[in-house]
Amino acid sequence: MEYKGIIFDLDGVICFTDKYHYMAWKEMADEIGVYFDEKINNRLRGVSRMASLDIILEKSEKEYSADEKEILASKKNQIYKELLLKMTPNDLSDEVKETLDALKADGHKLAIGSSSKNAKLILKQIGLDGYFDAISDGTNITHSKPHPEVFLKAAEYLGLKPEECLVTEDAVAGIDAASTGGFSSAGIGEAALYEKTTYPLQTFSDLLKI
Ligand code: B16
Ligand code: MG
Repeated sequence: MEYKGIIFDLDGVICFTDKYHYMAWKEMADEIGVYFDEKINNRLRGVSRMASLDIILEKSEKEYSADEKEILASKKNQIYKELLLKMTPNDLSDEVKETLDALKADGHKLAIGSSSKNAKLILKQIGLDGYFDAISDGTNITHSKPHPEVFLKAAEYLGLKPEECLVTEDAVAGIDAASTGGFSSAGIGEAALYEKTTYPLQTFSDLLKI
């Protein structure tokens, strides 16, 4: 592949923490009596924690103050983190690890571009602590996807220009972010069906065919 750098989204691409986000939001929503299902959960992919909460609260009759929202979001995050602590290197598939290793061996620089503030904890849990050349995540950005900031920072940390990098994403918001930032993109899952995706992938290892 021609790209010097490859920037990976984390949740839904490298590992499947989306099920834990769902479980934690569901517990919080049930507690306050707000309807929440898998379909609404799909709208939360790649979206920051507070923006996700606002989407969930669209179904609430009560208006929540900023302080109350902080409490709800931190409650969800506490539940989510307890689930993350149960993750192990077994939660990283052989396909993903072997593909990353092959891309690395081929001389590509690899980075993470995730909206999550828990990205470093997740990488540690699945045994990828120190593996990536750069990490751009929810802790170093002020605008979440579809804003391109998280990927622009990742490219900057790699010392590369956006056009030299390929973004790998599972979320429509992430593909929009890549496209606005001037990046080519590879899409898996629902992002493979999106018209703005440069390379639709059927499976992660298809990256080796680009
Ligand atoms: P946190 P990604 C995103 O991860 C998730 O897809 C999204 O559902 C979540 O709200 C967001 O991270 C923030 O996560 O609460 O851990 O900071 O797909 O950008 O890797
Ligand atoms: Mg994702």
